Amino acid sequence: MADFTLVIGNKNYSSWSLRPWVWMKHLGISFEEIVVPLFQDDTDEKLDSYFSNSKVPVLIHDDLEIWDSLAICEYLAELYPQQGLLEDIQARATMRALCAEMHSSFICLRSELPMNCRRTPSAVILSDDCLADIERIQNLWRHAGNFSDGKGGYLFGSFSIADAMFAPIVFRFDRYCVPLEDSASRYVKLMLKHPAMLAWLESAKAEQEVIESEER
Ligand SMILES: N[C@@H](CCC(=O)N[C@@H](CS)C(=O)NCC(=O)O)C(=O)O
Repeated sequence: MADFTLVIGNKNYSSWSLRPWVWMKHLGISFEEIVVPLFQDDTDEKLDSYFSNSKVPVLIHDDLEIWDSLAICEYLAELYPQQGLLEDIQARATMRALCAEMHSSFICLRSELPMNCRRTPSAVILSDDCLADIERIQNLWRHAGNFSDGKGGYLFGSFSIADAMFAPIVFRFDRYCVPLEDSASRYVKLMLKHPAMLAWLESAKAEQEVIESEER
């Protein structure tokens, strides 16, 4: 298998783009990367040729176009089952439930703490709704530990799609100095050392665009 192209937004801000990017790097898949800076005058025009309704990420593999972060991660996990999927069926189902909840929830946290990878770490005042999102995420992370294969410090032990899906939360917790319970704090530190996260951060820092609405 070859010939993958991943269309993404600004690395500093595009949380949805980070997920499949980290997953592909983790799986060791080589791919061409097209970065389309978001919220510029020409963004829609640049994304027009894709079937994604002007959104990123988009994975292109031969004639196939996939325009959803979770669907991209699942597709690649099916192509590379040796590395991509948790062996245990219960762990796998629980992992999918975590991913789906991440995909569809935490609206307060997303709007109050926009992903801004190069932000100088500092705390902000958090609303009760945002604190509830943070509590729920830690609860999910703890629950995942019950299904861990014991092979690493990631959510399910081995690195899985769940870690890719929660990668933007890791940057948010770190950059907004969110107080966390010990196990969550250890997990954030581990994720921040992952080579794919380090590489993403380095590129994010090199970007020039500033999206004012995402700066807090
Ligand atoms: N469901 C999509 C969400 C994609 C999405 O909302 N992407 C944001 C980037 S972080 C985007 O393209 N925003 C540009 C816009 O809304 O115009 C996925 O999971 O990939």
